[in-house]
Amino acid sequence: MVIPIPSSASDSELPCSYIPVADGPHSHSGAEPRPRLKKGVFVISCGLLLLFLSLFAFFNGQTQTLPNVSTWQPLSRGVSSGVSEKSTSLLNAYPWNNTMLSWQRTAYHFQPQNNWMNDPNGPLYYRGWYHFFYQYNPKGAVWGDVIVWGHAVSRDLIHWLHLPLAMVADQWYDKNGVWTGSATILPDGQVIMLYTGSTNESVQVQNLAYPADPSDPLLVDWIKYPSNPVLFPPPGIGAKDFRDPTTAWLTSQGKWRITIGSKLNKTGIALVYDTIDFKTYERVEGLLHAVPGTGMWECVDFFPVSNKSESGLDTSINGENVKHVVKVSLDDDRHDYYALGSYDEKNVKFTPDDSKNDVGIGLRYDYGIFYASKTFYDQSKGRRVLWGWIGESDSEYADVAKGWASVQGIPRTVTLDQKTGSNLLQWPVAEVESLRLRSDEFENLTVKPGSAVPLEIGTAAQLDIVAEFEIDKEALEKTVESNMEYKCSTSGGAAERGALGPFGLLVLADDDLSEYTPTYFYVVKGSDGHLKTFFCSDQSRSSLANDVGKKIFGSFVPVLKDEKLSVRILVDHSIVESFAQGGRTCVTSRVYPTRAIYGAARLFLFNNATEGTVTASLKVWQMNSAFIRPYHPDQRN
Ligand code: DQQ
Repeated sequence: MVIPIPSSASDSELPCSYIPVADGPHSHSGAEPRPRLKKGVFVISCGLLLLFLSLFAFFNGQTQTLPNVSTWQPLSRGVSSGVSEKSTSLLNAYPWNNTMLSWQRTAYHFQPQNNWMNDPNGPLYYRGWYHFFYQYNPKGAVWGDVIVWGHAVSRDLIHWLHLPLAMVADQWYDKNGVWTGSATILPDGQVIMLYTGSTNESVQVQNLAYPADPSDPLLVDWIKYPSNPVLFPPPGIGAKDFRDPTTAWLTSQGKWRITIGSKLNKTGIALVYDTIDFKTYERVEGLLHAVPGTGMWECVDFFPVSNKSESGLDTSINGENVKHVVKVSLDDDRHDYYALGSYDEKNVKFTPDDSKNDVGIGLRYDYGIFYASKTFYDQSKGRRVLWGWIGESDSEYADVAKGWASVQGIPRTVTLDQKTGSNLLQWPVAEVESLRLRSDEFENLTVKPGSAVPLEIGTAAQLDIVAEFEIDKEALEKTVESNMEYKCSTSGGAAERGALGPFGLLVLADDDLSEYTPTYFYVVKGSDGHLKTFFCSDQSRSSLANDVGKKIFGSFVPVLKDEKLSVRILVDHSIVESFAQGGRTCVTSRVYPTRAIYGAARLFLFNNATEGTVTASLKVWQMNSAFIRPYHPDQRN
């Protein structure tokens, strides 16, 4: 069944296995007997590998005592404290074992050593170091207890040193949590941190903090301004609806301006404040932006992008050749939305270029799991970098069992798409390429309708994949026009066959395809004869376990004349980050296979279209693990 593909394959029509991609989600329950793999030798070697790894984990003291699955109950977390839901309520707990759970930990994405993490906070570059702060529960793998600021530093955004907690909940004004905030670097190099505190009475206030020793490039110690809070919820705004101050930008009058997310009934709003010294603030009349029906705006981000160049812009830049981006994290659906538009400084107003694509109703940074994101301007490389929190979609039971929850996406550079002018491009920072090890290259593989082709690349749990696809011209011409409405999330996933899709890659698949995660294109010929392309990721058959998320994610992706379909996929154990057409549409999935793990994780090309043959060329790198470990003083340089 498995036909090896020589890595030098070129221009040839390859023999391929005909493995129809099965219908709908798994019906298996955790207790069902597993069908046997036919490849005896492969099974034995995987078994030995798993045994070895479990023994290794055991003797390293990493084995956890799993909570009692029959008495475990999911709890709602976050909402009662005035933030969005932080837990996933999935029942039918699967009998996870330590070998499976250990595999889920990522190798090159940022994670604390243990426990719960959520939003990225105050990212900045300072004296040769990237600083990353994050929402962290030092006491457990769930959102709750008291959230504080974790802190790590890196020379390259990839290898990290964990530092002591930057700020803990030790004041009345942040007793219930040191919540999300942003950094501003003043022209003289001073670092200002503004963050939301949830007070002893759960009122959301804004607080000021600054480095205790600005000469310390690691910024280990932080001082909270003695006269905090600097801002209380203004009249008419709910005590639990006032949070997440942005990085400040300079007005033409030399004042610093920030925006803070809130809501008025069901209208999401961005309040505006001006300050000279970050200690006293003046509320600016009106709102930077408001969109009815979008609910509470969390983690607002506001920044300029150039419509002339691919360089990033400092947050204070305005004027010609500049567009502005407003990003909000919608508390109601937990997705990050953005809009491109113009910023009228005098009237303190953001106007979207396209009101149909306004914030919260149009474009998203990512159509999978990606929330509470924040950008910063990296002055060392002249780029804007985006961080996003990638939560779990397994059960809280499993999170507690593995002792950690959440990862951060690989930081992405953000630019305006100069070709379309109507969307951003997001791309993994170039530094991630330093982790690339050996690669396999496949050129012009022909993938016939209804086939899956295994790619002989060895283990497929840590990969960087770059692929291009072309549908054969005859099929494109022959396909009849239709007025079918396609939507990744509701159109049946990779199992639903159309004339020109789905086709793409099956990542984290096992040999006999009992588990796999398709990342794919689906092309539809509209009634006007134009092709419309969708980019999706289908988790419905990603795991035999039933207590994990099985959604199908994705959206439309613009494909311009003469462009091939292209995708980049970063696979890192339980996270799959995918970028289509240079980052026009991005989808991040969390997947929790039970079999397609360790040496059994494989990669396939697939084409489940009924008419179009697809030609695929790709390069696949094995990825090294990043060094992410506690800081020791001798590692300063
Ligand atoms: N997370 C923080 C809040 C923010 C929310 C609390 C978004 O400041 O609104 O952990 O996930």
